[in-house]
Amino acid sequence: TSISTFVSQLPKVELHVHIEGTLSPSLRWHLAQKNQIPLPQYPTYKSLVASYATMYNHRRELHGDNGLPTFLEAYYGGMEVLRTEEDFYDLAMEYLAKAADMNVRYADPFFDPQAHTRRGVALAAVMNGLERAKRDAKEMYGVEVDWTMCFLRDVDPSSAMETYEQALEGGFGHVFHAVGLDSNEYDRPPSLFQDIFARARKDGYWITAHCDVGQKDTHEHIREVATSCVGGLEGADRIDHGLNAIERPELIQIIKQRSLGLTLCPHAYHRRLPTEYVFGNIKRLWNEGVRITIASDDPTYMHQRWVLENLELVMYHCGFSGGDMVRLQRTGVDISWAAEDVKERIR
Ligand code: ES4
Ligand code: ZN
Repeated sequence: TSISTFVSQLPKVELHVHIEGTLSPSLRWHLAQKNQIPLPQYPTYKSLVASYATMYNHRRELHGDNGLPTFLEAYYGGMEVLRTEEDFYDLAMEYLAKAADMNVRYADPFFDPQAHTRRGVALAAVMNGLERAKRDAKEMYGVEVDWTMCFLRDVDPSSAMETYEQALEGGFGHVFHAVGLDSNEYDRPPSLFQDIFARARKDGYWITAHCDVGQKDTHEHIREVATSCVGGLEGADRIDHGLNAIERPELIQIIKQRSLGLTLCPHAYHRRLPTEYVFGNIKRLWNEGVRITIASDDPTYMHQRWVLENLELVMYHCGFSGGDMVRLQRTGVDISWAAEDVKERIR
């Protein structure tokens, strides 16, 4: 069988996808009309769709200004059409239907509550929409899903704490099972957020944080997440990205000792880094026995590379066998935060 047939038939998990990064141009267009939000840059649906072919400026702080929007500008701009509980429900259900089509059995996507509340959207609209989607996706599509509340690291940590407490006080503590950290990493070490991580740990949530390859100080950020994110105690449960940990034996030692899982998003790196570097490092991590899983990050802002296409890239460029791919998915189940009975069922 071909790589794409094999990969599409493989039962899968997806552990690193931002739900706002799955907003399709068609749903965005529909919601803009429904909510009467003008898209002045895109007079026609066709021009909106065409804008997704853009190669974004990666990080202006690091690479200077090439005249293009940055990825994060496109991502935050896109989500402005999301206003009501129904919108968040529709966003989530569109992704989860697609996930089911791709044979994804379990997903724990991220959502960015502050990116919505700072635009005047009620936290309850976000939480209620996601809660309903979690319930309905299981029933309608057979996909198990739980949510990870991500905090924006380029925003004051007190805002993260306020958002988190507001969610708990609103009775939404059961809507998510983990907290994470995303947005622009530049000069924003995870240790700035140790209070909120300590609080979430005490409250029984899983913990993860982004440490993307090619950012400033990534190795130091990985070290913090692996060792001292929660007030110098035990570190996080997973690391999102962390591809370049392989360059530092001392980091690999900690990651292996603590059995931390890495959620890798090959296309997110491949669009800006050499093939040999990206897949060479993935293969080295795998051969080293580090627990990794392959995911998509922000598929609609990354040239429609969903988890399927990311797995195809890995199978091809790492030269993995069918057996390797099955083991890769089992590793994904192991490092997922699915309940034990769910893990048993999908393993
Ligand atoms: C993100 Cl690719 C990326 N980097 C940082 N923050 C993010 N949030 C969603 N996608
Ligand atoms: Zn991400």
